[in-house]
Amino acid sequence: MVLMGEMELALERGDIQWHLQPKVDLAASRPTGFEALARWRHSRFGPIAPDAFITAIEGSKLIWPFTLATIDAALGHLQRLGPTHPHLSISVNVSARVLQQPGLVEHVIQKLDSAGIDPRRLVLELTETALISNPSQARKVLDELATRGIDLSIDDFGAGFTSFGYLRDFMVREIKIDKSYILNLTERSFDQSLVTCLAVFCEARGLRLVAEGVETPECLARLLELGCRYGQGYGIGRPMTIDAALTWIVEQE
Ligand code: G
Ligand code: G
Ligand code: MN
Ligand code: NA
Repeated sequence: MVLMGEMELALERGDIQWHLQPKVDLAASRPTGFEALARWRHSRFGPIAPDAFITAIEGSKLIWPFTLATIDAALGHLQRLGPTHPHLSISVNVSARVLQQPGLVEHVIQKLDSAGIDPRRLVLELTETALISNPSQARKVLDELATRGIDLSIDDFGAGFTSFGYLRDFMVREIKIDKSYILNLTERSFDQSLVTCLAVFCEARGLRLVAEGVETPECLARLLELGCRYGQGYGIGRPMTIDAALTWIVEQE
């Protein structure tokens, strides 16, 4: 793919940026943090959506420099938020392949240390593309990260091949229900039953339950009734630049 040849340079130049989408406590109606979502501002093609390049990156050796750039961006954003909002977290998407990368834990810890950031403010979202090929090695890495205070989240839960086995075997702190179960929540009794069931499960296990794809106030209200405490979606806030995010937070207060 032609574009992949340009990715390395794009990373160096800072043409890839990470926008932030708010994640909120629906009950308290206040933000708890943001998810960092990649945006490629290409000099000739204009903005390129992540769907167009993430899969290609995930299948190539660029996934490692890309992941490091993602974490650097998240730490930079945390530093910007820090002075006024030290309690807000940033979640980054991590592909399973990266869990095989030697030195992953040391890299993340060292970056947090030198940026002077509390590990508790960084959340790793294991994306479902996170098809874990070597579970025992992945478990070791994830345990180490969790022990250091970095929260793990299972992304797109219920889509593709995600399984309850991940919840049993890894030290997970959060489940993000895939948006396909949320977008039509108010009309679909199946989806409502699923949310109810996950809410009971998360309560019993001490996990945060986050609904993705919250687009309407009706959906938000229904989630609360069903016991889902956290949400993310266009109806709450779109992915935005760090500057816009800083303004958005103030508007919520
Ligand atoms: O931001 P949405 O805007 O279109 O993102 C599309 C997909 O790309 C999502 O599945 C999201 O998890 C993934 N994605 C976005 N940014 C990143 C990133 O920095 N790293 C990885 N691995 N995936 C990302
Ligand atoms: O990491 P993940 O696969 O969950 O990526 C989140 C994706 O969902 C991104 O592409 C983001 O732009 C998208 N998204 C976030 N909120 C909404 C929403 O309310 N509705 C829809 N349709 N997509 C959303
Ligand atoms: Mn995600
Ligand atoms: Na997701």
